[in-house]
Amino acid sequence: MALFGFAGLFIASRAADATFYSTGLAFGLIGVLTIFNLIRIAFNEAEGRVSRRSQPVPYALLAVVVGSVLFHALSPWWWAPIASNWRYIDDTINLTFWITGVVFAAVLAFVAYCVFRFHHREGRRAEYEPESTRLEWILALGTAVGVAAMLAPGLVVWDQFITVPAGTVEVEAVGQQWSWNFRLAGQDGQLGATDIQDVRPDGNPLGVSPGDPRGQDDIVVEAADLHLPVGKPVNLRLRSLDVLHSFYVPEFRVKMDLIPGMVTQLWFTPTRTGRFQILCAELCGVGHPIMRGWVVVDDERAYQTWLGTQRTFASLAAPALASRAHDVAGGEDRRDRGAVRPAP
Ligand SMILES: [Cu+2]
Repeated sequence: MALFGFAGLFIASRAADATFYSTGLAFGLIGVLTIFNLIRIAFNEAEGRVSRRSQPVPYALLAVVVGSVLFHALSPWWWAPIASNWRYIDDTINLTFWITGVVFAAVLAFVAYCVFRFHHREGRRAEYEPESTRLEWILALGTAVGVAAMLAPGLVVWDQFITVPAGTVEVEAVGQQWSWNFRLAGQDGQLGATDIQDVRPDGNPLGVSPGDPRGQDDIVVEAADLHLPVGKPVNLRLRSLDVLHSFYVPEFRVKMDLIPGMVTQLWFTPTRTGRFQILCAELCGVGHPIMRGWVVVDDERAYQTWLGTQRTFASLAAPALASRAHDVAGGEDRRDRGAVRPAP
């Protein structure tokens, strides 16, 4: 019956039109109602009331196990195909699925066996046995081994996650309510210093320090797609201009919070070309659901073409500097804290 219900849900999830969708849902509902009825009959029996059927509960429990395993195997709601080096994350999740899945099936099968074997019979009496040292040892050791097996891979994977390999390209991602901005190193291969005090809506949206010569050739990508070359390890340095955000690309399997006042980081190697959506994974205000961006992974030629169309910090800041200088010459308040400090 559970199988029947799960098959209905599966059909509904794959349905292309309303007929299949409602038929599938109806199948699911019939499955649930029938199981409910079987359980009701079992309770009636347990209370000594007359019933036509006998012993349906163990079969219902076993059907839940089989249905769950099939639903897991056939489910269309699975992760997107991976596009980075972080296969370990998938392995860790799979291992957890296996361990918890086996325990789930074993516990339900045990309950089904007990209901079947020890059901009510006239004259049979239950024994009360509150302590069993042997059983407690088995359960404690079994649980400890299972939990350790689920946690141990995390130690290895986390070590790799926080150890940035040599030769990684540094790219900056900056979150802001509610968009994603990026900065890439220019010809000098270095990102210039930043200061939140230097943020200006005109000419310096990311707060690049105008006095740092390393920052002049930095490429500033404001609220547009980030392009990355395929196969090259990238270290994303993450900054927030306002509140907590979190950088998450499901296909890369990695996620890291952006914390105002500090720089966090996240490294990965894109393994295939394509367009991958960035989600903000930390509730950051009313615009949180629309805080999306895109990472486009290009082959080397397409990447160089894109790079050629981007603007440097110096060229972005120049018009704002010029207009500021004009205003100052025109007698505006010289102590105006909004003035952009000119580069030396
Ligand atoms: Cu956000």
